[in-house]
Amino acid sequence: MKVFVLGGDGFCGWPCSVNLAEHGHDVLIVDNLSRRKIDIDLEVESLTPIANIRERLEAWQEIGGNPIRFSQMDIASEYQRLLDLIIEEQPDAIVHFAEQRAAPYSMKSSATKRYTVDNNVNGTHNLLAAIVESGLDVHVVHLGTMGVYGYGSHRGATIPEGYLKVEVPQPDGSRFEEEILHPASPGSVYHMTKTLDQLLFLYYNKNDNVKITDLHQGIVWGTNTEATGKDPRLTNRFDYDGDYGTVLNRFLMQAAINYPLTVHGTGGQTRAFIHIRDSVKCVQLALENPPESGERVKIFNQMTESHQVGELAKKVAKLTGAEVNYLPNPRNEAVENDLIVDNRCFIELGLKPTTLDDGLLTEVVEVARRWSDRCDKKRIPCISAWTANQAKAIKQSK
Ligand code: NAD
Ligand code: USQ
Repeated sequence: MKVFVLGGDGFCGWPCSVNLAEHGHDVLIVDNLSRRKIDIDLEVESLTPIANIRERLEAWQEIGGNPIRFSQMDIASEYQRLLDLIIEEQPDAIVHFAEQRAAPYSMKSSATKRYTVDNNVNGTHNLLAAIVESGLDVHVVHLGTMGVYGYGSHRGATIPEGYLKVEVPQPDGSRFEEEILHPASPGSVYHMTKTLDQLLFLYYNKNDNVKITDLHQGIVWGTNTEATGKDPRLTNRFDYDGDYGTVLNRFLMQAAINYPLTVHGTGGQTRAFIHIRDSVKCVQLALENPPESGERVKIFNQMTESHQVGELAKKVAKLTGAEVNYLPNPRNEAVENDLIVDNRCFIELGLKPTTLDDGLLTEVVEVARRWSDRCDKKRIPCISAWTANQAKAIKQSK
């Protein structure tokens, strides 16, 4: 298959590109390198030292990997270049990772809110419009989020893979059954853009028959896959800062440097998780199992385990001897929630999940401890607040 990977220089996109090349696909990465520029603005670096994109691609070829090509392009603002590339290359599939993906960054200021909406919504829409204008039959695999469902109380109900069966009452008292998109309840401006993406997919699939798979992914943890571990220049990024670091990787890094684990509130928030190795495998499975022509948008829940944040902190503390610190929550989110998720689609396609018990210690020792001297402790606290009152509470707690 010829596959474009939009956002292929990022945390999920890089190991995914390498994995697809390793499985014989012809991969072209499209990325505007905005993630690296945001690191410069935030004055922070990946905990792991990462090579620039050219070095990454050369290293991959040097060790005998199937060549990966690269085009530096902003898919949100360079519509004509994107369209020309699609027409010229005629890809079979396009994997779309190219969005601003941090919830705290999206809540930092009105400038970052607007940037996140402009970048994510325009990027997704440009991609869909370009596919239609090209007249080609291209399968889009998009990385969405479990957060589109929201983290309120689902009253013990299982979250289905995208669609919910509802009974619609009729004027004559009868009822008919219909499947609708599960109601959206985003918890940040970033998560809101993912719910808007869902409507764009629904529309372009209905109107133009665009083949789309939307992967509602949980929080990704871990760093490398087998392939990115083959050469230091292929090393994947590891974000630990208060904006881009995700909770489990942050806890692992904090434990490695004896920094008390930063639990927000009581730690009663339950979230879905997946290891980077499984994330990469899921994208491959989704590409190899495209929807039929005329089929509605396929939605998979791309997660393997659910855990309460506080329980995760205790698990990491037990493993490493770290302390746990309960902090004022900068986010406007439920203090506690349940989360039961249907993830049968990937399990039925053959995914064999990497569990926390398999991988936690390796990650602490091989990555977090190994690179701990690169950590800038000043960048650990989460200071992006959801509301003015929360910003005040954080300032007062210092
Ligand atoms: P990332 O920020 O590391 O990577 C995103 C990449 O896209 C970056 O290399 C960036 O430069 C590029 N990009 C952004 N806007 C672009 C644009 N307009 N044009 C071209 N390139 C652009 O993020 P990630 O963690 O790899 O996440 C990738 C995708 O997966 C995101 O859409 C995110 O919402 C989704 N996701 C991530 C996680 C997670 O835990 N990391 C969990 C669920 C879903
Ligand atoms: N949290 C802490 N302490 C921390 C950091 C976070 O308690 O130091 C808590 C947060 O308050 C939140 C939970 O941990 O309740 C998850 O936060 P996170 O930053 O790990 O994850 P989130 O903001 O939800 O975003 C991440 C990715 C995003 C992806 C999403 C999947 O950055 O791209 O879409 O995970 S999901 O959460 O399933 O929506």
